[in-house]
Amino acid sequence: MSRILNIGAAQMGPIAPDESRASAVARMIDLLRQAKERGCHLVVFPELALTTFFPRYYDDDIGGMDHHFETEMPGPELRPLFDAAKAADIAFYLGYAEKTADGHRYNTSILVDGDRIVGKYRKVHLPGHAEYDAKRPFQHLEKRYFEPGDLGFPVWRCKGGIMGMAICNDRRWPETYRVMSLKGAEVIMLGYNTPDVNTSAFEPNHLRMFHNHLVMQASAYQNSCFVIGTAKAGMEDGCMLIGGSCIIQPSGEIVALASTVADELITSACDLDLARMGKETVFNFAKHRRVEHYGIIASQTGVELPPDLAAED
Ligand code: CDT
Repeated sequence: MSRILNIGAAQMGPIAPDESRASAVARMIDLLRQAKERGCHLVVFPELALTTFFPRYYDDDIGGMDHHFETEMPGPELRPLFDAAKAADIAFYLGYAEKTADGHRYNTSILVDGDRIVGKYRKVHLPGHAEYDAKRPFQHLEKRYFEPGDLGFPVWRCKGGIMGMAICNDRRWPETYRVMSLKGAEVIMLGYNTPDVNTSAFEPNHLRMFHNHLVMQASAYQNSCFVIGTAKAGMEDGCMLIGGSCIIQPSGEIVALASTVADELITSACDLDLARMGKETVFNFAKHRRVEHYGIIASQTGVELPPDLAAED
């Protein structure tokens, strides 16, 4: 059986604060139509793909942002997206803000195939801050509006491969990929919304794209898997979001790259067996990992410096 999966990264241009779910969904259905024409089996949409990136706005009342959250999936406005994907036989990753029946809020993604929500992931590494920060030109209040994900980093079998999900800031953390690749992940999908400026400290703007690709390419190589990174991009309510959506193969090379900051589908025929080579040689975990030396990675959060013996003299 062929293990070639045609994968699409469906980058989306900006979503205005007053843009309706129906409009965002119509744009996504058009991207799915293009994906069908190009023979895609799997399409990855961005993080928080249904609304503007609302963590840039402060509200005293956390519930004041609830109109950006979904309380059922699919709700009536999302139904046409699910129907279109099923008709096209395309599985998809969708990022959205989730509010649960018992009142928890998460930055969530799901993997959908046909009638089934195959998997759900809730963002673990929430960036930004929880309170208004007057020093920033705009806010990044993910720590205010979301709780850290409580589902870990699961993987699922889908379309003949083993797949995992991550969301935006997760891509900067090696643990994200390593946990999933220890479960055999061959494809790691992630959506992102990344402003083109670092609002917490000065950094030249070009580094935003460099770091975007650096972490995903290094992680694809070190875990011998495909990484599909899909941006929401362009000028969104005065805030520029980088694009750079890409499909990365297990060698770490980018094999498809978006060239706009608008709605744009990029695709690649991904031979999942390419992931095997690294997993069986340089990154054969069972053979080469030395877990007896890795303990503090999972038991210690921050840095603990060695004693300064000179200072004690
Ligand atoms: N959405 C998201 O996670 N964005 C972050 C911005 C980092 S700066 C607070 C990112 O890692 O791209």
